[in-house]
Amino acid sequence: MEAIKESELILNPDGSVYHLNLLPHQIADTIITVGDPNRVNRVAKHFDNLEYSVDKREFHTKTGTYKGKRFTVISTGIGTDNIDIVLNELDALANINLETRTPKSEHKQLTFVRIGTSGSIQKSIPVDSFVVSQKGLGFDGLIFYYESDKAINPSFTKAIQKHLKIHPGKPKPYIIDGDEQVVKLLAEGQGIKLGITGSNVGFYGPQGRVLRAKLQDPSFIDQLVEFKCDNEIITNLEMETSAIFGLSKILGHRAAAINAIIANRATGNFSEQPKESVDKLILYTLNQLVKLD
Ligand code: R1P
Repeated sequence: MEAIKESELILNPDGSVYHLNLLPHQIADTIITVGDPNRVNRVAKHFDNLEYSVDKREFHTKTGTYKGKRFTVISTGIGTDNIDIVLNELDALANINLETRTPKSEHKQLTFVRIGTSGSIQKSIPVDSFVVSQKGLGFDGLIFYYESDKAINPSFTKAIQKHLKIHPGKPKPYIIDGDEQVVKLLAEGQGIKLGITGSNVGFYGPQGRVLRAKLQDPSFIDQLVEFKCDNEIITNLEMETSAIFGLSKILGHRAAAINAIIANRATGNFSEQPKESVDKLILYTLNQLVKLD
């Protein structure tokens, strides 16, 4: 098999992957992703022991065990563009022999769980509640750079493309399923909501926020609120889940996402205790994930 060229699979002098600075033995099979680099410590502080720690750019990584289960927690920074780097490099660590630069013959499945913050678009989902993403709805277009036809949920993608009247210059929206088993496990807790999580390429205009710049599609959020398919609704908006779900499907990994709702776009409220909500979410998620095979 032909080796992947140095310009395509870039390795640092110590053999670690270019952006994440990690070697294969330094990652666990269960990987928690968070947007904010400061959140990595807030997850890892619960670990029984810390095995490995490295920071490069916005990608801060810690590997250790929690209640005996091995976890890696890594920050992705903000946005689906960073997810492209994080998922491809983590997959390379698991599924490419970095010495021969050839894919391994046996596939290793990783499990990605995003612990994030997000804004609810539904009145009925208040601040400080937790939402598990049954599906990711992407406006980012990232997965269309890959052979992604099989990754997409065809009926939901068709339904959202038919429903939304947005300017034709924007990438087509797509919907991807989260991993059923992990989604179910994360949704077990009392009061936890399930829904479709939308991810877009920006925080303001792309999520329908107006400060001074006017929007091209002012009814975008209203259209999202009204969408319903097989009794599933769009619950919340953030900036990473669609790409995590999409690339996980394409690369053969499991993915789920759970977000603390810190803003409610329908009522205009913002949480008075966002830090407490996220800390509660972290502990809840860790305690659920230790039950995973
Ligand atoms: C925007 O403030 C950031 O917060 C949300 C969005 O997805 C975006 O990354 O998630 P994190 O708190 O995980 O970063």
